[in-house]
Amino acid sequence: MNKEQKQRKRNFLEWLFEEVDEDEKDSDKEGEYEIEISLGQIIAIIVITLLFVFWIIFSYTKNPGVGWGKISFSPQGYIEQKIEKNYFQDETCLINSNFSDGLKHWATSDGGSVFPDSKSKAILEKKDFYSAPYALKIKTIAPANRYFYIKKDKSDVINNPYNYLETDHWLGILPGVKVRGSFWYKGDIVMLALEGLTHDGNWQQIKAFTGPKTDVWSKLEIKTEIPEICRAVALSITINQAKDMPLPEVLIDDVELFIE
Ligand SMILES: [Ca+2]
Repeated sequence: MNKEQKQRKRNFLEWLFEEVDEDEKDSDKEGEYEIEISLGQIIAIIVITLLFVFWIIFSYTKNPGVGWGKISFSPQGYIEQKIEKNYFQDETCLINSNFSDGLKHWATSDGGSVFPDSKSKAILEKKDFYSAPYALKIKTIAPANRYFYIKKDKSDVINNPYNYLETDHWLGILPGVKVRGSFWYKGDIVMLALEGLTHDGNWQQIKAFTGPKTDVWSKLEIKTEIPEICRAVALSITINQAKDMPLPEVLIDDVELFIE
């Protein structure tokens, strides 16, 4: 290698190292970049996160057991969590079964999502009762009309009384036990029914009995054994209009549901 060649090689190496230095400087510059987030962006992220959390909570509380709830709850899991094992262990009788505390613990499915066209009036009758001071008077407006005992300490409307997701009226019960349901009534034809909720969330009618029209206080009663498949029961009172008859009206009092 002559002197000229050596100089050319030196020049090339100097150029090469200069290029490498420039690249390193550039990469160093890139490493110094910082992600800048403005206050507005931080607030927007917080708001979006809160909205997302509220949406999850709202969608779950509005319709628990489906959607997001379905991820963690099967019908059976939901029922096990929401309905007590045996309502009749703690409660020996239905609360406010004689209507002395008004309409608390009583609900109707009239106007709910399953029976939107049903309409009736529930009135406390002070002059004609089986036990003082009140009876429940049901005046039908658009029959059929259905009333249910609920655990909640208020009167309410049940959207879908056959759905396991609505648990206020489903009373946990042990299979195989013998139960007796009854009430006193006066007026038009009325039906007393014991509805059953199965372990997998389906509905079935365990037993029903219809009482005839009566002008004196009469007792309507059903006795039955709870099928093995049933996990909970609900007591329902139904009033329907007989063909070519005026709108029915019934007085109800002293509703009972007992384990025998
Ligand atoms: Ca009463």
